Amino acid sequence: PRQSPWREKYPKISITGTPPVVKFLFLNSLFLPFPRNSCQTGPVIDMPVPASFNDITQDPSLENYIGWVWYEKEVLLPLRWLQGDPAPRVVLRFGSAHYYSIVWVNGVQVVEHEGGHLPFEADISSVVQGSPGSLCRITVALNNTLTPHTLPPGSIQYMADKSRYPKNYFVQNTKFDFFNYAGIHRPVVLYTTPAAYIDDITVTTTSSDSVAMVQYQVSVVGSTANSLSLSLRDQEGKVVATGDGPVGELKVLNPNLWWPYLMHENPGYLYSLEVRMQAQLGGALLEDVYTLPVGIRTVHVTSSQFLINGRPFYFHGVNKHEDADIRGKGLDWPLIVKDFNLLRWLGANSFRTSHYPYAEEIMDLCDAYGIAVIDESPGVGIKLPESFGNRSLQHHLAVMEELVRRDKNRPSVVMWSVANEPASELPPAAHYFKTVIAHTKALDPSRPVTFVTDANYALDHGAPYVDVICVNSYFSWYHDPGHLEVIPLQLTAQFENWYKTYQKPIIQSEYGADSVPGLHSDPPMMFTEEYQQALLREYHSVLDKKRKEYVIGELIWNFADFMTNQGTTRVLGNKKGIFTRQRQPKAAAFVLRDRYWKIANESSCLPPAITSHSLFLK
Ligand code: BDP
Repeated sequence: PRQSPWREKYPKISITGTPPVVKFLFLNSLFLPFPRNSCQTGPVIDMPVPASFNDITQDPSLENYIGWVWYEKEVLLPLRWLQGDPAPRVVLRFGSAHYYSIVWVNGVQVVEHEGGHLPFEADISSVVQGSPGSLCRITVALNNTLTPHTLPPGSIQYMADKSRYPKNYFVQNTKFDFFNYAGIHRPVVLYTTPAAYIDDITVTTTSSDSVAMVQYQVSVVGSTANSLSLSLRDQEGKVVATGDGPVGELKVLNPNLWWPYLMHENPGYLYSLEVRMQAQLGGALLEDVYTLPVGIRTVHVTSSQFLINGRPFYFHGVNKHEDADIRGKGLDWPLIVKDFNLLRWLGANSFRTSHYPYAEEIMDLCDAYGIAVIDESPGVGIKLPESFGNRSLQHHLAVMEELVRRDKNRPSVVMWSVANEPASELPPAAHYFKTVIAHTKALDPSRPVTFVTDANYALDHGAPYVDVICVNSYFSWYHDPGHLEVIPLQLTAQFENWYKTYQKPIIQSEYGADSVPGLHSDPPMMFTEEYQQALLREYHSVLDKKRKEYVIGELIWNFADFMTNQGTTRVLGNKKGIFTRQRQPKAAAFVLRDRYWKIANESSCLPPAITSHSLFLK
């Protein structure tokens, strides 16, 4: 159905719907021009949303474009969104846009936001209520420039040598290994709330065998005279606990706990918490209802274990990227569902959101399927000394606030990762990580916090502050390339050095090798499928010894091949995927699949001899 001023798609109108394009105004300028009529701005092309803009056209300058781009779209809002006393609140929400966004509605600036990978929104009621029945113009200016103070950081390098570069030539340098895709990457929606509304809910859970407690806190905006009632329903729709007021505790007898995939025959159990608010506003009675999925589970870290619901949990999982042909980092439902099917085929129980927060749609499926997540911030490639200064630190703290606010109620999120492979051997890293980690713990005392290191154990200034040591290593790949025989010695030493220094559990948070599908050699040589398999097997033999002690997980680098900047070590991107970018398995996928199912079958929580992923499809 098409929308009109008299018809709405309840509760949300997706701007992503038909037609799936916005006008994209290309401006080759680092200065922000004043918004103006599209015919004055130069070439205009159709651009799908959500998608990265880089791979959509045949134009190489757009693929590598750095600077401002403009999006624009006109929509009609249903009349009843704009009338009433008080009229509803109309909100424009972006799932994410990379990197710096300024948004106007009908030429009025409504929000500015720094950072990709996280949502932002604006209350546009006062702008749209004045013109019922007329088109509402949404304009977005987006700049993908990365500086030493953005997350991830980067730097613009001007090439001054006129004999080698054209005038004003510059490049965007980054210290991370994935393509810096840009655009409106996640859905844009318009939605309404009553004028007084439920603004936030925080839920934490504790449990013993037969009783669970669900602690809640609800904040309401727009009214001080309001009442709140809560009811918690199980999956059959039965109310199992009720409560009222903005703060309280619900008691659940004989709870169905939220368990990770392969740790229980019914993983990902979600209750549903209905929060109902009533408020008096100017003589009117307003009601707002919000329903939050709630998983009851606990997470604890000891000196050698990671416990979920009191039972040892071993992360057998992957690192991923949001990355695909054509759409770049744009949200793509078929790809998302395919990836979850592959994860379950593989017997993977977890992933890390390397190296930035993933779409909420992905996180919803993790909650529902029981995939445990190490939720990583976009703090990747923090290498420059100036990126450890106060300006960068303040931005990192703000990003952690946005991330925790977005994902704090997700049972799948079992740990926060504040960064990947920073220059943590630099002395300022001590204050930096102490502060970011303490802030994250203050925001969410219920989860452990880590960052992922590739620094030497004796030099790392951030490791004293983490709950779990996450270490990346590429023995016989970047170090001693071609020498698989060094892995047992070097990997064993890696684990023993870290454990001796910190007595904290360790996750092998990355390891892997590139392989070009279809390249073969025996004996194995680098870049063949056999070498990737052999490297994995060498790692696994050490992991099998150490997981009996204090190693609590292994995450392959990477789930699938992904695009990177061009360079002499990258052949159309990074090829360390066990699946190709098109999600076909390489030989290594079968090695990992055998291993993960074997590990899963060792767990006493499982029915015996599970061999097929289809048993777990819900
Ligand atoms: C690791 C990085 C990851 C890279 C990987 C690689 O954390 O982002 O893609 O190396 O080089 O150090 O494949």
